[in-house]
Amino acid sequence: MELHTKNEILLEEKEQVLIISLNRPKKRNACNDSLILALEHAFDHLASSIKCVIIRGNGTHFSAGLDLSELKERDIVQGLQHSQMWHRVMNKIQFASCPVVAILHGAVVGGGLEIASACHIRIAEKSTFYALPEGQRGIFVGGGASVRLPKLIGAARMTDMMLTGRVFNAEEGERIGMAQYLVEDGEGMTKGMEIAQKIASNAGLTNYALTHVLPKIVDSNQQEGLMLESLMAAIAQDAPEAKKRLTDFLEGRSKKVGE
Ligand code: 1HE
Repeated sequence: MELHTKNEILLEEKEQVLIISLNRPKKRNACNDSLILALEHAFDHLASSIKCVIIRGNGTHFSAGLDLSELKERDIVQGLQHSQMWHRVMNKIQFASCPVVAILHGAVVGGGLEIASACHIRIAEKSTFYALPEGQRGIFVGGGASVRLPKLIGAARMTDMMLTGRVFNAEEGERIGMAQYLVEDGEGMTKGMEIAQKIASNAGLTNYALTHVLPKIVDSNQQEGLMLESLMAAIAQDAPEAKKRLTDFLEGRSKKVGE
């Protein structure tokens, strides 16, 4: 696989943050297989110095989703394998070695929304709009949306989006849970770096617990979930980093809430 030679994604490292830019602006960052595999390569080779990843899109849109020109005649098994390739890569985003922030603008549709929903924090600029045109194209989501999106916005809203082609704008998206932050156009990157720096300053174990353990707790039944939480809490509080941070607070050396 020839990676980076086609520049489907661009990588930039800045203050412990890896910024990944989807880079097919003329095709509205439509995701061909090569782009998805380039994302996988980037997440497979994250340096241990990277404490947060940002994913954004070059050009006027975050991503127009699956590159429909590649949706050629596939048989059922090839269709399964293609979807599972997306699942594998989206899992690498969700379960990366550090948290991942998506900065959204313009179209966040289909597979673009699937990439965004695999990230841990979504920051939407006001130009953002969300849609699942799969319903209108006669296909179904295949990149993990049916698992991840209902956890953000609920199954009823996802069903509505696919049955009716409903498009949510940025304000509506923030209200229903698509994005945690809404910012003015052009301000996504500033907000993204601010959030990324906060994430980078956390204890690694806290970030790990949130990105790797919390999703398993959410998928567990109540008794298993509570036990997983207790185990994680006990491990976290025993870590030297936690003891140092607690002592710093008790001795007045760390910030109060909100400072
Ligand atoms: C594309 C794609 C694409 C644009 N695949 N080529 N996704 C969709 O159904 C969304 C389809 N795209 C659109 O609705 C619009 O392009 C947008 C609303 C996103 C942007 O509109 P606009 O006016 O800025 O751009 P455009 O003129 O429509 O597109 C510019 C070019 O990008 C044009 O090609 P050109 O050669 O004529 O310049 C478009 O054909 C091309 N382009 N979107 C291929 N998606 C894991 S399963 C996930 C399943 C899905 O994601 S299904 C949803 C697919």
